[in-house]
Amino acid sequence: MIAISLSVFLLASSMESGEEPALKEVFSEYFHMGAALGPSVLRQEVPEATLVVEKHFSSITPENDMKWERIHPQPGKYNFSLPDYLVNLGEKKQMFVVGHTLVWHNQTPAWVFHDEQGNLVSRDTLLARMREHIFTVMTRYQGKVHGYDVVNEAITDQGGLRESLWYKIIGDDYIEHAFRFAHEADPEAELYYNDFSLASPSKREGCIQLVKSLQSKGIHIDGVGMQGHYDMSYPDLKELEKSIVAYSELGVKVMITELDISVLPWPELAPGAEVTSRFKYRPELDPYKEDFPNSAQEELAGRYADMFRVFVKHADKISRITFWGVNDGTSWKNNFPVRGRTDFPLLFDRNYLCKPAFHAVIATAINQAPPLPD
Ligand code: 9MR
Repeated sequence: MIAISLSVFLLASSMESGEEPALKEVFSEYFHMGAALGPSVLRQEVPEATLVVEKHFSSITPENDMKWERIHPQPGKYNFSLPDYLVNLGEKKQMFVVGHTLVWHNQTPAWVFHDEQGNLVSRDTLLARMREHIFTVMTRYQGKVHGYDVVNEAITDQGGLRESLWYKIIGDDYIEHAFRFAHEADPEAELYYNDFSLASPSKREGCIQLVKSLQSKGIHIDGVGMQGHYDMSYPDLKELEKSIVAYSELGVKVMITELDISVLPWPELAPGAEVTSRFKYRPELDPYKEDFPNSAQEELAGRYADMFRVFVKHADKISRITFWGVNDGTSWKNNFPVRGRTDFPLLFDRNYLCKPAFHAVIATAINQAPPLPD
């Protein structure tokens, strides 16, 4: 009730002033509203982006700049400059800052897994490198980065463990080591497992097994991050809901960590966000290059509203919704899984103005959108 009346009040007062309400305020009783920031936004080089971020978001994640290849490109060499911008902004605006990501198979330099002769290192060497990396990053940002995607994308679409170099060299306990090191390095930080396609039944099962196995060994895990790289038909909302409920029943927080809804056709049948899959550009895969018609805007707004009705319904389980980017023009979706397309996956357009999808999302917070279909 409090949330609804606060939202109505905020909406009424922002309408009076002719300004749009702030996402983070309208949803403040429900969950954090977050965004992933790229380098120019972190350096505050784009005033429109800074205005949107500071007004609308209560949580920030670096889109790329805390990934191993950026923050720790060579042995003993760390680049802290952009992550420092992130935590400074977080401190200034009292935001919930998320570190993304400590252990992943992508965007990790080859030297991490190899010795000087180019051979794979031993399990002990890789564990020592993992520990040193986690401790260096987390110790520096203790109290400033509040939650980490400790392990990213370790599960296959079938629900098993991905045979990454982490897995091959260390073994299937690499995930528990990553979580143990992270908890030792900063006992106050929230620790998450983060992955895509977590609304799909087979992957949901794999994720449940992983979390249960960590918990059975007494390993600290606070949450599951469901990367929301969605489109106009995926995921099925019932499956999305089932996953939110299933992860929450494990006693962990649920987050929608990388939300964007692509309006473009997927080129093949392969779902998900595995960044190595790419397809050749064809004009028919880029239907809105010249014009994004109102009808398509409205469909996107409807899809966002449907999804947010699920999120609001389960607000007691969800602690944060993070959009993967600030505006359409800078979204990674313009280049994935086909380079050079024009996509419209976020709430702010290429001029950083609110889209119909923005207003549709706001309406779900004040229960003004029609109810979910059965
Ligand atoms: O948005 C990121 C994009 O700029 C990078 O080129 C890409 C490279 O791996 O990573 C993107 O972010 C990914 C995120 O870190 C993990 N989940 C999938 C995201 C989209 O690929």
